[in-house]
Amino acid sequence: MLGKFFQKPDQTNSNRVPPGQHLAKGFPVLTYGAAPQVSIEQWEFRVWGLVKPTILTWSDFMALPHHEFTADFHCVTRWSKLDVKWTGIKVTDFMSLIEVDPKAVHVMEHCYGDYTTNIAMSDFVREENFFAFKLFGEDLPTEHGGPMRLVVPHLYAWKSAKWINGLEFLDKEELGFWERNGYHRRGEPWDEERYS
Ligand SMILES: Nc1nc2c(c(=O)[nH]1)N[C@H]1C(S)=C(S)[C@@H](COP(=O)(O)O)O[C@H]1N2
Ligand SMILES: [Mo]
Repeated sequence: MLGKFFQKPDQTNSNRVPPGQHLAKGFPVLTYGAAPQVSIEQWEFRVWGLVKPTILTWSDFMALPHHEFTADFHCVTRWSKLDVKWTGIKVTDFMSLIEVDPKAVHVMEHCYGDYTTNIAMSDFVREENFFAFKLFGEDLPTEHGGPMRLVVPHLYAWKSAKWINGLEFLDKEELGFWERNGYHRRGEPWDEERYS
């Protein structure tokens, strides 16, 4: 039957889905706790630790170049979504706004609502990572991390902090919320770095 035919897994896409993952229908929301409500007017972003302490505003971010990004999204709870379309600001461009001490080798991502997740500097400062403020052409919905979230496509999505509002630069690795609760410190989906 035709219906069955159209449900056949697409061979082109199946090699884009990491081991142990299946394709999600729609775009699931995964949040620990309640979604914080933050307006663009209130929004601010702090950097501290091994960096010149700075508070950045929404307009500081918006003054950087905007880009469209298409990226696959892999949640450690075993769903993936291919070709998510975002608009955002490259982490590499953002880095030009701040003065990081060369001794910083790890970063803690901080969020409204107190979620944290850790990432190595080498995984953070990559051309394909970005701060996203639009999803499929619409303002990033609150439940997906609006007004602004981080997107780190090459790691499991718990590293893509929603409602991000700060970065702490560190000279050694510290663990974030899920990492302290048993998730892998790095979280590479093709190597199934799920749990520590
Ligand atoms: N602040 C914050 N960021 C977060 C989370 C969270 O609970 N709080 N969940 C993470 C997890 S486990 C996943 S899979 C993705 C889910 O993003 P989505 O809800 O837009 O699908 O956000 C990540 N970022
Ligand atoms: Mo997740």
